[in-house]
Amino acid sequence: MKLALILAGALAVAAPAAAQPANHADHAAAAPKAAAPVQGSGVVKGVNAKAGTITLHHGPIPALKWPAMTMTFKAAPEAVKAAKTGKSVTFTLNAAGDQVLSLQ
Ligand SMILES: [Cu+2]
Repeated sequence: MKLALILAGALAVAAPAAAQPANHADHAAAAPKAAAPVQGSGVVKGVNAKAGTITLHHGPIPALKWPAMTMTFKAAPEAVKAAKTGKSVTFTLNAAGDQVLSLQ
């Protein structure tokens, strides 16, 4: 009985976390490590030149088992330079999927 109450409490605490917007940290925990750089496509939603980041709404990326979503990536300086908000792009991510290496 006591155990059931503890489990119910744990579920109540865990449920709101699952409702949080998806973010890159969630992917990173779930995604297998790809062996090679990964291609994706999407739309630039924002660029932060000072922080060296690009926010992309990307399509599904099967190599990383990612669904389509909007997320912010660290990016190589050339990729930051090439990114313009509102532009449709293709891009290359590093194998871990946590940095944009290039963007066209
Ligand atoms: Cu994503």
